[in-house]
Amino acid sequence: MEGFRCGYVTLVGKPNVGKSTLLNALIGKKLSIVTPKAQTTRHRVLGILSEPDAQVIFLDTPGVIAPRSGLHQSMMHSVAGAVDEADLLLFVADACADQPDRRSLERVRARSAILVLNKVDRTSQHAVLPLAKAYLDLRAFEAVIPVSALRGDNVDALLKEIKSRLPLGVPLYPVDMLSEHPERFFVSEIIREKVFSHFRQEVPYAVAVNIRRYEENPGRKDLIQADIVVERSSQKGILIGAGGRALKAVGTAARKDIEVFLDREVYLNLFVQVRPNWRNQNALLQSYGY
Ligand SMILES: Nc1nc2c(ncn2[C@@H]2O[C@H](COP(=O)(O)OP(=O)(O)OP(=O)(O)O)[C@@H](O)[C@H]2O)c(=O)[nH]1
Ligand SMILES: [Mg+2]
Repeated sequence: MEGFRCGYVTLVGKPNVGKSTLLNALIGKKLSIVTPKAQTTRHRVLGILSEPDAQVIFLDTPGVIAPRSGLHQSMMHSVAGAVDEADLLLFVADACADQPDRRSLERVRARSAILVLNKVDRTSQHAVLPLAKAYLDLRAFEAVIPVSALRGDNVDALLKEIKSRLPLGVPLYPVDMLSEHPERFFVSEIIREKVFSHFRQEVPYAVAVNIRRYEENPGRKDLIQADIVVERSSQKGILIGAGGRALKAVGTAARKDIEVFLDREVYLNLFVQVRPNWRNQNALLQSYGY
């Protein structure tokens, strides 16, 4: 255990810059959902990487936005909590952006941070220099590392930088533990990911997923029943689709990913519920885990 390092590392930045993709690349397993749409992540998602020389506890967070609903407030609250917990921040930004993301920087002021310029596959390492310089004019970073989370480019180099900056200490979690969230959390997130990828515009943002029943059946398939909650009956119509086809497609895609994640077969039943304005109702937000 001599020289062993352990600490919390929080990924923070604007929506859609690739924080969740990077968390998954660092951990080597898809723990946090990823979609092409902004504001995909709504919780702080914990992922644990245990290696012979270090244990890194990563916290993925929702993209930093100006809150316009109770849901947004809860999302920004989880960003603040995860920033407070961190020994080190990964400030993730889009390498192709033309200027620094000042709003997110505001959130992470006096903390030790590595600047990660993601999506370098879309540009060149050379082309990111002006952006890196603009960031360094605003504040100090421990290091600046261009990566492609999607392709895995430079993720090892980033991990090396991270480990070298963690405090010395013993592992805080058992080494075979990947996360601390219950399985039902990942199941509901996978369903939400499929809603995000199957529907356009406002429907994904009006959706919460609530696991109604989760029955483990040794020797048989598990039974999972989930409510997809929307705000209006028009959204319910869109989700169900003609002849129930849209909901069926979501269910099939979700079930396949859930089975891969859990490494066992499940029955998945989805229901659609209308809860007007749930995004601004504290009791409902809480019951959906926000
Ligand atoms: N080209 C490219 N695309 C990437 C890379 N990393 C992530 N993406 C894509 O960017 C989009 C957003 O990725 P996410 O990982 O969901 O981004 P996020 O920062 O977690 O977004 P929020 O949860 O909304 O804050 C997805 O379509 C990803 O496939 C990368 O290195 N290169
Ligand atoms: Mg995310």
